[in-house]
Amino acid sequence: MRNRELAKMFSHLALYLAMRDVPFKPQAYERAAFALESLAEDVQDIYKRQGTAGLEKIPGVGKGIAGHIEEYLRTGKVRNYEKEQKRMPVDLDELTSVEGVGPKAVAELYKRLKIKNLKDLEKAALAGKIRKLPRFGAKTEQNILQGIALVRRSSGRWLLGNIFPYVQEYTQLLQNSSFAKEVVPAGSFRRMRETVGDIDILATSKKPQKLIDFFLAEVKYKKIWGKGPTKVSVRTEYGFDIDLRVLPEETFGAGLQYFTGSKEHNVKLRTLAIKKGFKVSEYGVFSFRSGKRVACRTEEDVYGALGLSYIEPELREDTGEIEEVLKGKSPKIISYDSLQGDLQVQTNWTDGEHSIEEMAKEAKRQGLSYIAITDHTRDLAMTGGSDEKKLLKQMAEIDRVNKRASGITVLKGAEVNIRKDGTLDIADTALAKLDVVGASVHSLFKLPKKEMTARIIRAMENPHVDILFHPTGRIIQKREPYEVDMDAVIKAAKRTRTLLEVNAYPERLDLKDSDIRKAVEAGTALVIDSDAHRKEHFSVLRYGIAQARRGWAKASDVANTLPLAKFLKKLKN
Ligand code: DGT
Ligand code: CA
Ligand code: CA
Ligand code: ZN
Repeated sequence: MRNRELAKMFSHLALYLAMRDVPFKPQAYERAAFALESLAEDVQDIYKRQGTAGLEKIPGVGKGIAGHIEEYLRTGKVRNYEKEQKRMPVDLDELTSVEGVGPKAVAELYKRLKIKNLKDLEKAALAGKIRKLPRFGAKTEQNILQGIALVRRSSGRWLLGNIFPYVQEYTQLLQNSSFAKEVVPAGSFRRMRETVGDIDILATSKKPQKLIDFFLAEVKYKKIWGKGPTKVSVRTEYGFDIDLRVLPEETFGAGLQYFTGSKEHNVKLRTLAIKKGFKVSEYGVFSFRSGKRVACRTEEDVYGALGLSYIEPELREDTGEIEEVLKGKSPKIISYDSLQGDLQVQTNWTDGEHSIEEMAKEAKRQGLSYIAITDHTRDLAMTGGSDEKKLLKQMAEIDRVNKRASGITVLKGAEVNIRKDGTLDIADTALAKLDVVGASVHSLFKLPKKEMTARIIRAMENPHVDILFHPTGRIIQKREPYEVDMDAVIKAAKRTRTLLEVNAYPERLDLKDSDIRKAVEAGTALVIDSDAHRKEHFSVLRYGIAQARRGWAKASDVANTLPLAKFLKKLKN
């Protein structure tokens, strides 16, 4: 599909234009990039069928951008984009992956120091050249070096939420071939780890070689790492690797169990198997006594042979799950369809894309029965954050939407900012009028641990604050979590009856799995929210649920699995 190539180009064009302060256009290009990325149909097909008129019907695509798409489909390039690249031949993705380096900084760094990529950037920073630039300074230079280190440490791993659509696509592709029977993604993806190193796909087939040839013919790849009669390993056009393995049907359960991992879980399982007189490998489960293979068609067979009940993939990290099922207590974790509400939703009243009504309709379509509108407040001025007056106006609009809507309830909320001293940027009298208040830290991320912890706990002590949003502030691969005593926060949340958020946004996943586990063990209640900024974002809820599952959360640990009336009783007032 050309959709993704075009999306990438438009997001680069947005950056190039933002460098020169061109008004409105960057947002238009960004919108087009997003539209193309989430478009199910190939633009090429749309163009063939309906020409430019068809392209212009894609939401977010106007005349100008449709022209670019047409040019690209006809000639393989877009002259405007080539011109920009020629003027500033930099690796935009690499440079902007560093926290704090935006389009403006990229332009400055190129003009003054000819910095084109991460390597140049690091060299210049280490040589102390960046601190000498106007508007940069020693502190920025230090932050850039820290940012580079983080990018390096996480390089080669992909965010679960970013890789998910691709895995679905490849799985579907294989499934649709006449050579495949079962197709299942395994590895860290199946365990729903927050980042994934490579994609492992397993299949059964009567004709393994044919399936592998089919895969190689259909998938655009840059490199083949290795190829055999039942296995192939490639680097795809997008830069990530896929291992495809074709396994025999009779032992598929053993193969799936093995290649789902984790390695640590498998080691523990094999040790246990030996004690019980079995050898477990990717090829099957064998009895030492008879030398014979026992049933291992499914994973249930494999675990069953060892006297264990099935263990969900998200739990397979050797963090006590095997011991737990040995005691006969397999953890009953939250299921993917159990959320009834979403408590963090932004709209076009601030930095979201869609209206309150559009978000409500989409939430309903996704099976939710309530959402809270939580637009930003005053201190986040760049988002057009609400003050008390704007909040009142928005509440009136929510009343109107609720009157028209059926099957979904819109709650009045806000995402208020926690100031340095733990007070909030909206007066209590205004907060008292809202149904749900979420509070978050959006500034001064580098406070010392003690101060940060006290700041957050003070905010949770506010009788109007119902939820602590994205409790550690991390952006995966981009910003470290702030220093905070998580045990103390979890304890305070329980004492003050503040819900802790599991923010499902792919870059956040905050709380993360291990912190969720701590909260669950402490009996502190959670909510899983999308942090949606546009309609399409409700789908990210599954990543939050996945992390909650990895943190052993049961449905009863998560307040928004409750129907609305019961959920409201969980709140402070
Ligand atoms: P990743 O790709 O780094 O996100 O993590 P995984 O868990 O997908 O690891 P990967 O792709 O290297 O291997 C897939 C699975 O295969 C892994 O979860 C467990 C199994 N596996 C691979 N190598 C070994 C090994 O040396 N020993 C054992 N016991 N299992 C292995
Ligand atoms: Ca893998
Ligand atoms: Ca692999
Ligand atoms: Zn926030």
